[in-house]
Amino acid sequence: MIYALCLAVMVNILSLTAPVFARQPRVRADVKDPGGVDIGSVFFTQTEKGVRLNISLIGMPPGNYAIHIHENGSCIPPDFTSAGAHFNPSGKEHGFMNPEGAHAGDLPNITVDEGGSCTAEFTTHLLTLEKAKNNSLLKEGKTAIVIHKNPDDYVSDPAGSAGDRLACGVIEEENEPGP
Ligand SMILES: [Cu+2]
Ligand SMILES: [Zn+2]
Repeated sequence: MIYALCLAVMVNILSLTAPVFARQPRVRADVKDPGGVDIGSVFFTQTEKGVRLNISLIGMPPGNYAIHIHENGSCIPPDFTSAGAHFNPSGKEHGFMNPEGAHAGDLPNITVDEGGSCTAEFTTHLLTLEKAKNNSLLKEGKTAIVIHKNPDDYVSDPAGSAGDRLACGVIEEENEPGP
């Protein structure tokens, strides 16, 4: 009886966690600082409400930082200018508080705690992982996630007065098949 009950619970959990989108790619960015040191990763998941980002970073100075999706899948240190401008397939201005905004790649600021860690989760309807769409993170040439020295003011065009680029990671599908 106990075995049967466990099995029933397990089947239930499996059905609850079954992916909404079949065969969705496992997509991630490994984030590196200007010295090439790995400071964490961001995972991207397609949901019914858009793309969910699960961010986990370590070894950063405490504070608030801007984080965006940029238009080129290129992170050449130390300045990461190779990532280009904010990902902006719909031709908007920068910022959630800008009446002409926002870029598809705009995201809320992240907070790094006293221990130098940051764990954050956002879901944005402005992005997709579906390759055929023009707001896809997996477009030709890929995209990158960039963390800046300052927080985003959510209004200044074109980049929220976020300052220099502190870290960068190319967003791509994992090579190995998922479990
Ligand atoms: Cu940026
Ligand atoms: Zn922007």
